[in-house]
Amino acid sequence: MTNPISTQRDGEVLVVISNNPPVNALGQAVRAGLKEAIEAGLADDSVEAIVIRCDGRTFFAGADITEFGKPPVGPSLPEVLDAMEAGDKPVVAAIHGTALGGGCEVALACHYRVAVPSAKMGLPEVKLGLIPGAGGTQRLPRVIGAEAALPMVAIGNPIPARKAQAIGLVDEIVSEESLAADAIVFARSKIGQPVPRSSEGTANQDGVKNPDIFDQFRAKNGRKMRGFDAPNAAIEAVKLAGEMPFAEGVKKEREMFLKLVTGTQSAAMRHYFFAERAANKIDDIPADTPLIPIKKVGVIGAGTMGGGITMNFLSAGIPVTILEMQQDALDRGTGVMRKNYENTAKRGRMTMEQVDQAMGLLTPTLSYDDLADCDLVIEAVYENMDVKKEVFAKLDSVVKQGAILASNTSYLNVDEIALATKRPGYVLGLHFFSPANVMKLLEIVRGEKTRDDVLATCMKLAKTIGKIAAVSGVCPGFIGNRMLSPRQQQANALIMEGANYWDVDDVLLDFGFPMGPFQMADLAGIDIGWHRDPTKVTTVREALCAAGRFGQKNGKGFYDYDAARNRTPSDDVKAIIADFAAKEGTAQREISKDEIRERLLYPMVNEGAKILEEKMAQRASDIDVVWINGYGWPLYTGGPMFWADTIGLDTIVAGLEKYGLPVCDYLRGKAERGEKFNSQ
Ligand code: T1G
Repeated sequence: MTNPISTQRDGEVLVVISNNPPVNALGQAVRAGLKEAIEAGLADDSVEAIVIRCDGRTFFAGADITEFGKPPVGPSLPEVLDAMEAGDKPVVAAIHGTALGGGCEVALACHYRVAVPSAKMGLPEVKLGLIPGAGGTQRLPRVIGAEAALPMVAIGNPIPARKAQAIGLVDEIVSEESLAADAIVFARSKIGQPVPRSSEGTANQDGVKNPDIFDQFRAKNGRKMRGFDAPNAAIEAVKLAGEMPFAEGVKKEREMFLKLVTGTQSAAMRHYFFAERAANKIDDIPADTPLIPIKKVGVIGAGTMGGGITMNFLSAGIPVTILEMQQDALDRGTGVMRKNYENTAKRGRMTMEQVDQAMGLLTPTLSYDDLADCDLVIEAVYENMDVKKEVFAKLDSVVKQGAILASNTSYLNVDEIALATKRPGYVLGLHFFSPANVMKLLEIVRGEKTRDDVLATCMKLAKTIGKIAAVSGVCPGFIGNRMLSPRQQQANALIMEGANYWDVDDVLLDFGFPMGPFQMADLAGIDIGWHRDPTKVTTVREALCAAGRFGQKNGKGFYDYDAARNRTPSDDVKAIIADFAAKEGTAQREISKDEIRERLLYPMVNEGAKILEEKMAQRASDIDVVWINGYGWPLYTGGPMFWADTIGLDTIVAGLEKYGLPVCDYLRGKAERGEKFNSQ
């Protein structure tokens, strides 16, 4: 492999350049090349200053994540960085793109940092279940203070260059067009001056003077950190930066890093990092398939889903014509969209100009004719096959040839819908999740006749509107809802057999889900779809409705709610369920939380295996992407299929058999062969 590191001279300034596409990851060859070039520069008397920069789209974007989990190969990044910082010749980091993780640590070990305005810097290791392992938790607080360092290290979001300059992390903002030249000028201007070393900084004393900042940060961010190991380690590491000398602090940091990098959470989160990117790829479609330009979108239905879907395109600068049947529904829908944007502006996450800009791209209409020149039309109408077919037949007759017609259906057969048109090749499903302008997941449902360019266009469009998409085949519930179904069935069976319904919720909460099924039922409303006849009781929900228990909306559902909507389990509900079970002839018994967890989650894995067996998903990791982004499966377990791999498919099979639950051939075969869903 050619050395990704090269050098150039500009008089007394040595320029060290990395060219390691796609993101200048700090793989072994880069580290070795950096070490060699820097040592040579430090030893060469004719070199009086050094600039480090990268070719391509970005400054180093971190360690090479593919190296984790394998035996480490030297030189280690810390040894490269410590040698560089210890030198007396000014070393300047020339930053563009995203200096992340190890890249930010390289910049921190340099004596100076210059950046273009569009550059970003960050320590996102925590998003991989790690903490920085090359001095970042010890240098950063010494440069910008512990309080400013905490969110960068424990939440992991990058900051823009100008903010970095404002807090002292960047010394100078230079022109986008002349970073290389400006960095050399900057380096030359520092020759002969004592070099500032981040490791000798004292900004970290803010955490010593005000030690409350650490617990305050924990309290403020508790919810988003719940269940994750790395954020607490990150907070601890930043705290240590104020309590011990740098040399000791980096030793502790390294210990904490090594513990995390060998743990299951980081393996799961690194799996997810690549899974999310793999989901973009459609295995049997050439990557260079020509795409259909999408300049104008049509949405049918201005309700919750139609409005949410519309906002995704407006926010991405794509004009939308939205159709409703009645003017008041149209006005209501457009009003809700404006309100949503205005609320976002109130939270400071967009300006009112941007609100007007987005809404300015919206054309409400009552006439199908106004959809004629759309490149893509998405219907979000009532979930009924006859209604959908009628809509698609109408669209087929009105919308220009070559336009894509998509259904937002959450489980109906997209092939059947396509048959209502003369262009089945241009029909597919785009299943958004409510609220559609917030939820990241998009299931792209590939019909039997869906053309390659149509599918590739929608996959690219997903990224344009900020969605994380996975391709599903046509089957009831596609990927996500299809796997939710066995979990719901088991949840209902468990409470009929005597499990406490609050135990069912708590098992899923403790596992890391945001909410359990009975809490969800109370939130959504138990009386949705109820026939209003209290004498007709054929399900637990109808029994609760008959007892006037409709959910949070009237203060009592499965749980009793106080004014702050805190939930308390109800003995009345426990009795209602027991009575209903007795009437149904279902014997009740005590059921452990272990049994509850296994009966809720193992059948989901079996359903995922069936989805793979039927080729309804391209790969197991796509199923993980769907469940993490659409249903709150805890990221630190990697998703249902990765999680199953970590506990062992043989354990899953044994558990299913223990409860007399089905085991599909695909799962059984893999378990018997000692295989995993996600080939590690
Ligand atoms: N290692 C290996 N491959 C990487 C990579 C990395 N760090 N970052 C990106 N890739 C691959 C990615 O899989 C994809 O591959 C291609 O590059 C383009 O990425 C020592 C221990 C930089 C913001 O967490 O956030 O440093 O699919 O599609 O949307 O203490 O990539 O083309 O085959 O995401 O323009 C810390 C992770 C590591 C940054 C660019 N660093 N990367 O986004 O492109 S741990 C990170 C990103 C560490 C130190 C610790 C993004 C990006 P393929 P992409 P993008």
